[in-house]
Amino acid sequence: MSSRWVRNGLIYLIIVVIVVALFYNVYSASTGPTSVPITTVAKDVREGRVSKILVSGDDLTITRTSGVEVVSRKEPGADITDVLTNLGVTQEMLNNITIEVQTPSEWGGWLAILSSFLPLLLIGGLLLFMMRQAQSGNSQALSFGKSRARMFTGDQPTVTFDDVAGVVEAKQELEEVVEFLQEPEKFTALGARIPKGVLMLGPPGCGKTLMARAVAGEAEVPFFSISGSEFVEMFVGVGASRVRDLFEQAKRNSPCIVFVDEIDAVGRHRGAGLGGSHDEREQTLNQILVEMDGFDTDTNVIVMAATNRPDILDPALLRPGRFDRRVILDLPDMNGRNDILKIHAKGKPLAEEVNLKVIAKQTPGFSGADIENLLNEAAILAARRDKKSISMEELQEAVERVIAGPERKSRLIRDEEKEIIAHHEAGHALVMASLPGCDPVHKVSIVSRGMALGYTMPLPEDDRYLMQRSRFQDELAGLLGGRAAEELIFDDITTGASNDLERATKLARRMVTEYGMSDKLGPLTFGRKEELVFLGREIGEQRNYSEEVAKVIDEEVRRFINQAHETALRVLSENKDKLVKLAQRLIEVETLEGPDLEAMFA
Ligand code: NHX
Ligand code: ZN
Repeated sequence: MSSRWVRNGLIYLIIVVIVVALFYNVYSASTGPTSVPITTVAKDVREGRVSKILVSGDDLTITRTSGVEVVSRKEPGADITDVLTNLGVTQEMLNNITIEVQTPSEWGGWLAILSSFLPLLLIGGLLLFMMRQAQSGNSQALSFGKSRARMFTGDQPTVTFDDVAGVVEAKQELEEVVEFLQEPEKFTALGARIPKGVLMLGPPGCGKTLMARAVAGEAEVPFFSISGSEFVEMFVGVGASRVRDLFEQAKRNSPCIVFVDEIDAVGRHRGAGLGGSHDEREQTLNQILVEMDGFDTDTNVIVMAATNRPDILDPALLRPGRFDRRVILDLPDMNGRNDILKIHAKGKPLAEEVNLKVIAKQTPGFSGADIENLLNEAAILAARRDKKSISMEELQEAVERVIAGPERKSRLIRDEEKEIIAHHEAGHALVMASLPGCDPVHKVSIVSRGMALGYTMPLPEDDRYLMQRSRFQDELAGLLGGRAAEELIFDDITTGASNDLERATKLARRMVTEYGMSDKLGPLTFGRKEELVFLGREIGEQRNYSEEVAKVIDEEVRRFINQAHETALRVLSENKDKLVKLAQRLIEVETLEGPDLEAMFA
C-alpha cells in the first residue's frame, strides 16, 4: 500500500514537471524573439540584412542590421556555414557577417530551468497531493500512454486544389488519391491496391506541404502532420513511439492523411552523412515502414511525405507498397507563375493597368513561395506610399527587391567609384547586348541594392530547359564583361568583380564536369554531384577521377574562362565609344531600361 503510494506520488511529481516545462516552453516561445525558418535566415543573409549570427548548439540567434533579433534552428550536427552555403549564400556574404559559436553548457541550462521551476514544482505537488486526498486515493486517473497519444490532433484543411497553381500534372496525379480517400470501395471492388504512400519531390517553396493539405481539404478528411526533423532532436526511442502514436491516432480517424515533412531527415540512407543520432533515425524510419506495412487493405490512411533530397533517401522507402507513388513539384513555368500570381493577388487590390503576365515573364526561377513574397513586398511598398491599390511600379520594384535585395540609395559613393561602377555595369550590358547567346538586357543600374553596388539584369525571353554550349560561352563573356570594362578603361582592376568571377568559374566548371562540354575531356561527367553530399563537413567532395584528369579539368575550366574574357575584351574594345557613352549616361540617370537603354546599344 505505502510503496504504491510513493510510486504514484513520484509519477505525479514528474507530470507536474512536464506540465510546467510545457508551459514554460509556450511562455518563452510567445514572449522571446520571433522564430524564423533557416531559409528565411539564408535569404536575409543573401540580402545583407544580417550582421551577426550566434550559434549555440543548433539554436541560432540572428541579429539583423536593423538591430532586431530573431531566433532560428539549423539542422542538428551541420556546420552553419555549410547550411547557409547550401541555401545559396556565397563566401563574400558570409564574410560580411560575424558568426559566433558558443558551446552550450548543458548544466548551466538545466540548473537555470530547475531553479526557476522549484517553487512552481512545490506548489503543484502540494495541490495534487490535496486533490488526491480529496479523491480518497484510489483512482487511476492518468496513464502515460494515453496522454502522449493526445499530442496529435488532425486538423481539417480548408485549402483545396483551387488554391494551388502551376503544378498541373501533380494535381492530376493527386486527384486520384483524393478519389481513393473518398470512395475506396470503387477501387477495392476491382481488386486495386490502394496506394499507401505518396512521396512529393521538389525544390523548397514549391508547395509540397500546401499540396498535401489541399489533398486533405479536397477529400474532406483530417490531416495529421509531423516533420522528420522533429524526430532527430529526440531521445532514442521517443521518435519511434511518436510514430506509433501518430499512426494510432490516424487509424482511429481514417480516412485521413498523414503528412511527414522533410522525410529525408529520418529516411537518409546509411553512408550519406554521419553524426547525429543514427540509431534514433533508423528506429524512427523502421517504425514508419512497419506502420505502413501493417495497414490492412481497408485501412484508409494515406501517408504523404515530402523531400527536396530524393537522392539521399533510403531505398527501403521507395519499395512497392511503401512510397511507390512519386509526385514531382517543380519550379513553375511562365504560365504557372502567372496562375500563382493570380492566386496570391486575391485579396490584394491591384491597379487597373497591372499586367501580371509581365511580372510572370520577369521572374524565371521563382518558386511559389518567392512569388508570394514578391506580392507581399509589393503590397507593403504600396501601403508605405499611401496608395489604395498596388500598381505596376510597386510590383516591378518588388521583383528587383526579391532578386537583388532592397535599394540602398543612402549609400554614399565617391565620384571616382561611381565611374568604375558605371563602366563595370556598362561593360556587362554591352557584352550581353552584343552577343546572340545572351538574354536581352532588361535593366542596368548603379544604385546600390543589397550587397551589390550596381547590377545588370538580363531578361530571359522564355523558360529554358536546355542550354547550348554556345549560349553558355556567351553568358560567360557577359559575366566577365564588367571586369573587362574595368581593364579597358582604367587599366586596373577592382575587388568588385568577385561575385561575377565566382559565378563564371562555377558555370565553367559545371560545363566541364557536369555537361561534358569540353572537347578535350569529351562527354564524361566527373565527380559526384555536389548536392549529393549531405554534410560536406564529414564527407567532402567525392572525387572519382585521377590526379591527371583533375589537372585537365582545371585547364579546361580556365580555357573557357579565358576564351570568354577575350570575347568580352574584343566586344568592348570594338565598341569603346558606346561603352563610354553608356557609362556616362548611367552616371547621369543612375538607371536605364526599356527604349532608353536600347537606344544606347544602337
Ligand atoms: C564590397 N561590394 O563588398 C562592396 C560593397 C564591381 C561595381 N566592398 O558585379 O557590387 O564589391 O555587375 C550577390 C550579388 C559580393 C552577392 C552581388 C556579393 C557583389 C556587382 C561584391 C559591382 N555587378 N560587388 C556586380 C559589386 C562589392 C559582391 C554579391 C554581390 C561593382 C559588383 C560587390
Ligand atoms: Zn559585375
